[in-house]
Amino acid sequence: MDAILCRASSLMTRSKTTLSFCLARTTTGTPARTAEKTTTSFTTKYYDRRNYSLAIARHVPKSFSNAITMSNGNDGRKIDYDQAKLEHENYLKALRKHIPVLCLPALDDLPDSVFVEDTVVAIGNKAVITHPGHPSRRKEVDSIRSVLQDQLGMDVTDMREKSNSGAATAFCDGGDVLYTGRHLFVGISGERTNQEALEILQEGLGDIEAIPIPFQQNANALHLKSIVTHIDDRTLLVPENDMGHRVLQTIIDASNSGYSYSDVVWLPDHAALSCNVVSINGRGLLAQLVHEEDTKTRSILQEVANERNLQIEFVSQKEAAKCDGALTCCSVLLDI
Ligand code: CIR
Repeated sequence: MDAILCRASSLMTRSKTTLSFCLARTTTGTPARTAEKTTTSFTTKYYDRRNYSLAIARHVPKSFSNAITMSNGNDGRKIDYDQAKLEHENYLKALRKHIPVLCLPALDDLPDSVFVEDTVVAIGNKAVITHPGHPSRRKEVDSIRSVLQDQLGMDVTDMREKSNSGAATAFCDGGDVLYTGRHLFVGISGERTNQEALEILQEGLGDIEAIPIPFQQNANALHLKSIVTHIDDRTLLVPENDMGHRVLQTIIDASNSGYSYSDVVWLPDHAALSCNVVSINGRGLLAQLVHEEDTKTRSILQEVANERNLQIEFVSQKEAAKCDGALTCCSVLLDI
């Protein structure tokens, strides 16, 4: 872990500017990269191929109650800024148990700017700065570009500068991009991410093939990662509903059966939001429950974590859910 911290901090000291954000030391020990499955007789190993060294996050903006929303999650209730801040602090605290977090200052004029995941897609030292699908979110990317390029010295491609027509017609939200460590899936809803963006991601991220996953956006599925995320490089978390089955089948077909039904952990339809988890280095799992008393979903997730020696923590993001946010959207994990 010290080596990771050294790497992150040496990258930062390359910077001309001092990063005076909230970079905190992680509090747990050496990463357990693999865990033997103990509950059955076969010898499957769960493996998390990514080795993240730094998470980027951003403080909640004062304008958060004006964030875009299309889901039923708000039930007409306004976002409570103080509560959102509290939940975000708890989220950061949970992340910091596993990885240093660089929490950038709030952008108070940009209501959705806490959702940093949408602004960049990064693998290793390469990063593609996105051109977010919703026009109101487009100014969020500038400061991310400067942190990644100028302060962390990453190899940055800016989607806005790469569109075929020269008119920035490619658009993408990072929430549509799922990299499991083996496959890079790009959800193409045509609403937040389009095919042209996939081609720029392909060019900017290098050798790994970007695989399109067309899906129909709806009020409960803003992004691909609103439907499916990964726990390790083999296991996907999917809701037991039509959308979940459709997207899973597309993933199976598009990856030439790189995944199968036996690699899936299904969560009940009512707990679809809980399919969005943050899995960190084969060691930590951040999850959330829609209802605290949903013991069924809790025990499925707990068992998944136990089988893999993952330390699971349930963190509530109820305020973010009112504007279609979940857990992955509030951080960008970097393996630099
Ligand atoms: C939006 O509509 O863009 C925001 N209100 C929510 C973005 C959530 N982002 C994510 O899940 N990656």
